[in-house]
Amino acid sequence: MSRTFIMIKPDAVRNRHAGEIIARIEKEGFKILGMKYVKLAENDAKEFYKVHAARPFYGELCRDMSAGPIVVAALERENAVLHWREVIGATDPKEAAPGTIRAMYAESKGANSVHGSDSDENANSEITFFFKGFELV
Ligand code: IDP
Ligand code: MG
Repeated sequence: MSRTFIMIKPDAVRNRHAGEIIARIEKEGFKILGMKYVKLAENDAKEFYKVHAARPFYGELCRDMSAGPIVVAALERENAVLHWREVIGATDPKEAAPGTIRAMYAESKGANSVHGSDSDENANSEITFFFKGFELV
């Protein structure tokens, strides 16, 4: 078993897709270790995405990610990181495979509905960013 960290981004919450995305999490066999509904300040988003600080879309990304409420969750499953990346699809919804969450719900490459960790190491640090030990059941 391994863990991943996911976010339902402001565009998906605003467009009322959070329920369907949580249903998909269950359908894909993930155990929900922790889940909460929060709104980031722009500085929180800057801290979370600091690995992207040099990229041209960093400012827009941090503004978008703090523009409205999000759902954050720590999930467990066999091969959790890779499996969730398959479920969400490519970063750009135009390149995302049919049936993936981004193909179904994303508005654009920036407002792409969901986040998923890209490695076990980053999953653990992203989970730690949002959850205290006692918030993981
Ligand atoms: P990922 O979310 O598929 O792992 P990353 O390359 O890690 O993609 O980028 C993080 C987030 O930054 C993306 O999910 C998306 O919201 C945003 N982003 C990435 N590339 C672009 C871009 O070219 N234009 C606008 N936003 C982008
Ligand atoms: Mg990424």
